[in-house]
This record gives sequence, C-alpha cells and structure tokens, in this order.
Amino acid sequence: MRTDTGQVFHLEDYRPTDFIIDAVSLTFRLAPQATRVISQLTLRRRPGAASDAPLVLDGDGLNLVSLAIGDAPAEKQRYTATPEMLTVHDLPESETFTLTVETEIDPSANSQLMGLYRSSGVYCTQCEAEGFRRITYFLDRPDVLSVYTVRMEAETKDAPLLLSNGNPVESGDLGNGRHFAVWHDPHPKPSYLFALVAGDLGVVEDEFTTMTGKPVVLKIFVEHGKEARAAYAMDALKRSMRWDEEVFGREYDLDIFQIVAVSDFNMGAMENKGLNVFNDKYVLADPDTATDQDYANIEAIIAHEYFHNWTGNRITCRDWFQLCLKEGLTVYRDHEFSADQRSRPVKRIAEVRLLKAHQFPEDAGPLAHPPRPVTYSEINNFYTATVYEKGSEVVRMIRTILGADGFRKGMDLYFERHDGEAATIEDFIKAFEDANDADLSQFAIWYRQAGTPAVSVSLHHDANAARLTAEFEQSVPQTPGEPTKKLMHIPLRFALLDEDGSEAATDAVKGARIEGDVLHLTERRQSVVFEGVARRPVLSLNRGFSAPITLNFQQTSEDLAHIARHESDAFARWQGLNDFALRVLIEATRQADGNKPIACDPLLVTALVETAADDRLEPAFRAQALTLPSEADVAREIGNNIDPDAIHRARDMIAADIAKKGADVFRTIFEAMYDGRTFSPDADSAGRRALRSVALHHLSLAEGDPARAFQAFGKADNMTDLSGALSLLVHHFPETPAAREALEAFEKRFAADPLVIDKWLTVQATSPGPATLSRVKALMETRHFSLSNPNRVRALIGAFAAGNPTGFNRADGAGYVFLAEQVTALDGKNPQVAARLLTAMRSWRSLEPVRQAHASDALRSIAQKEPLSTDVRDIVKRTLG
Ligand code: B3K
Ligand code: ZN
Repeated sequence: MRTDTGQVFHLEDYRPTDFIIDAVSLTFRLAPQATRVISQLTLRRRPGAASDAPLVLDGDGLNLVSLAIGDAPAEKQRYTATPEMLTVHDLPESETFTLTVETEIDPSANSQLMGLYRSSGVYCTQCEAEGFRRITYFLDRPDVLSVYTVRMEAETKDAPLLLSNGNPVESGDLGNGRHFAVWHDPHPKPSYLFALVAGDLGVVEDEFTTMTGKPVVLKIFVEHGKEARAAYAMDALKRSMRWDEEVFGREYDLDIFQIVAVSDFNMGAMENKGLNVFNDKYVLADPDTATDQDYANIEAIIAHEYFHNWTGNRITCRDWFQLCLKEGLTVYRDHEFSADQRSRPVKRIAEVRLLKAHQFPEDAGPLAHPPRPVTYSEINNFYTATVYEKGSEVVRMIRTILGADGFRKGMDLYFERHDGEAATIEDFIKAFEDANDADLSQFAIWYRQAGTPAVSVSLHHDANAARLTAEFEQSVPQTPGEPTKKLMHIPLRFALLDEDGSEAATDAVKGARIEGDVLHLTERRQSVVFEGVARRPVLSLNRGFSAPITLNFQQTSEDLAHIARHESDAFARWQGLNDFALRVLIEATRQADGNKPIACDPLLVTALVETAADDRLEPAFRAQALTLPSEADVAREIGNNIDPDAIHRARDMIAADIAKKGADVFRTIFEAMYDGRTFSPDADSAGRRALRSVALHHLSLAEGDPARAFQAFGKADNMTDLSGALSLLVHHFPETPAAREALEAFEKRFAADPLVIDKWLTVQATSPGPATLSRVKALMETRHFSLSNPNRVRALIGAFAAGNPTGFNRADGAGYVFLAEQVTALDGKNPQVAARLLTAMRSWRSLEPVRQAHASDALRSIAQKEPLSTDVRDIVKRTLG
C-alpha cells in the first residue's frame, strides 16, 4: 500500500506535462502471479518545454524489467527507477521517439483492487484515479490523452475472452494452449479510462442503432449461469443510449459497447471507454433476488457510466481537482434520465433525501470541501457526496437559472468547444455564459466554497396596505480552511398560496430579481416586497429543492400542512409534510425522557393519513409521504449534543402513535395494493409495492404483533416484499420466533448467492440497539463474510457503522472501538475501502460529550498506528481536525 508521505497537492501548482504521449501500445502476457506488461510509448517534448527536462513517469509498487529508448536498450546512466517513479534523461529535443517499458506485476496478490487484479478468476482492471501506475510507468494524470492499442495473451482455457477498450482488431491462436487478441481505441484518452478484462464469462448480446443509423453491438458479460439476470441492465443501457441522443444530442462513437460484471469491486462501476466494468450488484437482477431499489440503482448506474462517454471520456478533466466536472454533471444527467423514465417528483424526493443524508453531514463536518477542492493529499478520498451529489445540484441550479433552452445551448457549446480535451470547471461555466450572454461569476462560487448555505426568512403581512414583505438573510457556516465566506447566488423557486390552495396574485415585486417562480438571492440581506396581496398567503419556498440549502423559516404547523395539501408542485407537498414531521420528531426527542408516551401532533397525523388515502396521488409518492424522516435526519437537524437513543425512543413513539391512529387507512391500503399481477420492475408496480410495504410496516406497529409481517414474508413472490418483511421482523420484533425463523429461512434459501446474503447481513447489522454489535462480530465469523470482498464489508461493517445510529453509537463506545479495529485490519488489504468505512465517524463532534470522548479515543487509536495508508491517514487526520 502507499503509505503517507505528507505530500499535499494544490490546484494552483497545475502545470502541463513536459512530454506528450501520442500513442501507447500495450502488450500483456497474462499469468496469475507474474504478468508481463510491455508498454511502448510514442512521445514528444511539448513545444515550449525545457529541452533538458527529464521524463518523469509515475509508478506505484512497480518492478522495472527492461527499458529501451527507440530500438536500443537504455544505458543505465540515462534513467533511475524506483517502485514509485521512472526518470529518463537526455531525451530528444523535438522529434518523436519511442520508449519501451517492461514491468512485471502480480495480479493475484493485488488485494487493493486497483490496477490489474483477479476477481473470481477473471483478470480485470480499475485505473481511476491512479491505478494505471500500478500496471506500468506512465504520465498517470487525466490531461495526458493518448491513442491506445492493446494486445493480450493468455491461456485459452483460463481466459477465452480477451477484452479491452475500443474496437476488436485481431485475434488468434499462439499454440501451447495460449491465444491472443488485439483491441484498438481510436479516441485519445487518459490512462484512468484504460481497461482490460480476461477470463471465462457468459454473455448477453444485443444491438442498438444510433440516431444517424450506425449499428452498435452491445454485450454484457456476467458469471456463467447468470445471463438471465442481465436482461434488465441491457434494457436500461438501450434506454440510456436513446435518451442521451434525444435529450442531449449525444451519439455513441464506437462499433461496440461492453459491460463486464465482477464480484470484487471497490465502488459501483467504472466508465472505461467502451468497456465499463461493474460491481455485479449493479448489473444482476431478477424478481427473486433484486429489490425495486436494486432495479432503480441498476438503471441509474448503467445510465451514469454510459453518459460518462461524453461527460468524462470525450471531455475529460484537466486534473483531479476538476473531478466534479465529470461526476457532478454526469450525476445530474443520470438523475434527469431516471426522472424521465420514472416519476419526476418521486425521483426528486429520493435525490433530496440522499443529498441531505450524505452530503449535508459531510458539508457540516470536518471533511467538508467545495465541489471543486483546491487541495488534497489522497484523491481517492474525494469521490464524495459533495463532488457527486452537490456537484449535480450545482448543475441543476444552472438549468434553473438559465432555463431549459439556455441550459441546452450551454451544454451544446461545451461539447462543441471541448470535445477531445481535458477541461476545467471554468471552461464549463464559460460555455454557459457565452451561449447565454450571462454573467455566472457570483454563481460560480458554488464550485469553490464549502458548507451548506443557510437562508433565514421572516414574513410580514400588512393587510391594510395589501403588502407582503419577506426578509431574507443568507450565511454560509465556516468550514475547514475557509474561515470567511462569500455571498452566493441562490435561486429559490417559490409560490404564494391562497387559502384555497391556488396561487396568490401579486401586482408588483420589489427587492429581488424574479423570473417565473425563481427568486434570485444575491445579497446578504434582501427585503422582497409583494404588492397587491390582500390576504396573508402561505409562502412555499425552495420548491423542487431548487437550491441545496437549509432554510430557517419558522412556518406554523398549519402553514406546513397547507403546503402539504395544496401545493401544485408534488415535491413541495412532500417537503411540507417532511418538514412538519421533522419538527414533531425534534420536539418529541426533547421531551423523550424515560418511556413516558408521546403523542404525535394530530394535525400531522391527519395530513399523513389524508395523503396516504388520496387515490389521486401515485402510490410511490404516497409511500414517500408516509416514510418518516430517519433517525439520522433528526440527528442532523438537531445538530449538536446528540443522544441517538433519545432520538430512537422518540421516533418509535411517534411512529407507533401515527400507526395506531391511521390503522384503518393503512389496512385498506395494504389490501388494495395487492393487484395479483405478475411481477414487473416498472416504476408503477414498484410504487404499489412500496406503498404496500409502508402500510404493512405501520399496520404491524399498530397491531404490535409480527404475525402479519411473518405472513407477508411467507407469501412474498419477489425480493422487495421478502426483504421488506424480513427487515420489519428483525428491526421491530427482534428475538421473536417469527424473526428468527424468517432469518433462517432466508439464509437457507440464498446461501449460495452472496449478493442476496448481503441483504441478510445488512438487515441484521442495522437492527437497532446495543446488542447488534455482538451479532455483527458473530456474522464476521461465518462463511458468508470475507474482509477481502468490498460488498461483504459494506453490507456488514459499513451498514452497521453508517446505518445503525443506536447500535454503532453505543454509549460505552464499543462500536467505535470495533470500527477502529476493522479499519486498521482492512487498511493493509484495501486502503480505499478502509478509508471509506472510517468516514462513518465524520459527525462525531455533534454527539453528546460521553460518546464524543469515546469516539475521539477510537480515532486517536487509529492515528497512532504505523504504517497507515495515505487514504486512512488523510481521513483520520481531517476527522480529528
Ligand atoms: N468514475 C468512477 C469512480 C472511480 C472511483 C475511483 N476511486 C465511477 C463513476 O463515478 O462513474
Ligand atoms: Zn461517475
């Protein structure tokens, strides 16, 4: 592993390389423990670079076998090679030359899953961000674009398939039981997009005709026997390809597009040019093994990686500080795709829930950073919710500000200007400015400033003057390294609602630029005056979550209920309900001492039950409305001195009260949502299952009995219903025979299917309460668990640490001690996954003092360990602050 050298990278130090690599020709002689890599680079000095500048190539744990300059072996005095660097001197001043670098690597010993490694006997690669340097010495940075030709040689029996980027060129037999294949990718690309896969896999094939009539072969490779489970992914791929043509005018650009699913993968998937490599969790689905959420994730991730072909691959990043140029933008694109394929408001609710659950805490804690950071010590730690999700929100705001047409014009200009280049955030913004003749300079601060802006609002209505005055004040909380903050351009969509729910008319507005329903906040304080408003309206603010901010707006419960009932924007209705529910939960937490029962505000019960019963609303929306804010949501809103047990108790009581009072309605819904149709993963059917599942949840709480859930478990004919019932049993009726039996039956049925067993691990790891820790430890000892597989680690340890507030934050600190042990144990194997696990502790300073002290001890125990990877060192240092 790379251990910390204290090196810090700064955006301001960016300089182009002294050399340009026009072409790369790679030969892989694949063998499990000793793979030879021969890399022939066609190089030239960059015009203007110093004529005596040496060529300095990156490496990571490499072993140089030979080096040649042109046709001749390089003389010893012309180069120095360490595992981390190859420096070559006395190179030609202006003409093109070749350098041939031979290395030997051991894919079987690669437990980091970066570079070339083996997953269930399949050779595969992961190069983003800096994995290519673990294969061969290279200018391993995103602004070095080269044309790649790749030759692979392997045992025919072991690896009948030999795949790389681009189009296939040639293949044949080598005798001795070995064979070869050559692939060529005509599109210049950075090294992080290189990929190779070699192994024995099953395939599903299809084809797609592009908008200009070009045929494209589509292939998805999976483990033999699992081909049928790739059908949904293939369908999602074709829909993605069509959508990108229709909505962004982007066409695919090779003869073939391939996806390979592997079972050992550090993240979700990777957009290598023409050869995406996926975590099999995000490819494989059928009704028996995948939940509706799995289907939705597969659709979104297949789309995301495909969309990278234009936003990431054709236009890549100049340096890793610009990561959100490709990630934020591509997330925005996949969000829009899913919204078009499914229900737009329901999708938006899910996005906002995720943003608030992951990005808001990141932005409020020690790991806060802007979407475009200016410094890092380990780039792997910057694949964050801020870069991805906030990055997407920033793009969404550009669209809100410029409108649909202005946005599209800006995107078109961006593609036209920068195709084939490595670009920056400034280039991106400039395209929108130039295409729209707009000034986005204040808006661009969103990319450069960390922290979630807060907007305080107070309202004054003067009935005599028929005038409504809204006072706005914006502020951005301090974040690490950013003591002072700049004023931001915050686009707030809003509506003024009359008593009957219609939009109130206004004669004139002063104090802010308003376009359509968008109010632009640009000053610290703004007083916005609406004239001609005779009756006090209800102000619905931040419709559609147009800006990723927190609102301090003391609306009455009646106003929130009014929004929940009458807003024409469905997202805003949910937001009204959710804000109301959060307020009730926070209040209940304040009161929750001992087990004195707390009742829910009747107005909230009515609003929830009415929404649940409203047949005019789509089931998926009603399911969202009925899902109370999570314990983590409540903790985040409270912000400090958190006692997770108090939140849990309070939320349980409120949920039970709502369940009891709405029981009749929940029973009706539960029964009405059975439609007897055969399973279909489409959004409508999924919505009905979701509503039925929430209804079952509430009904079981009302009945205080696991019988109904156990029956649903027995009757389930799909994984959504089955795992929903299982988690209801395990979380709400733990230690009952029903819960135990269901767990056993589930394990027995799916023992041979690790992806499904992951759900079984997660359900147990997220069971509330202090006893879960010992359960997690016991599960680690079973055959179902392995520290070497990231999916298992995330399903068990990750779910426990990030998804079980009362279990992980046990008052005695044992949860933190456990996490510290696991992080240090895993660091030696897979630093990236270890560092990611550790981020579960990022909000430790918001805990009450006793837990805080335990958390601090656990963090310090990690910090004292030697050696530590750069990944874990960086997270632990910043988390401690
Ligand atoms: N670009 C990859 C993520 C790579 C993470 C490297 N640590 C997947 C994606 O965002 O599409
Ligand atoms: Zn991405």
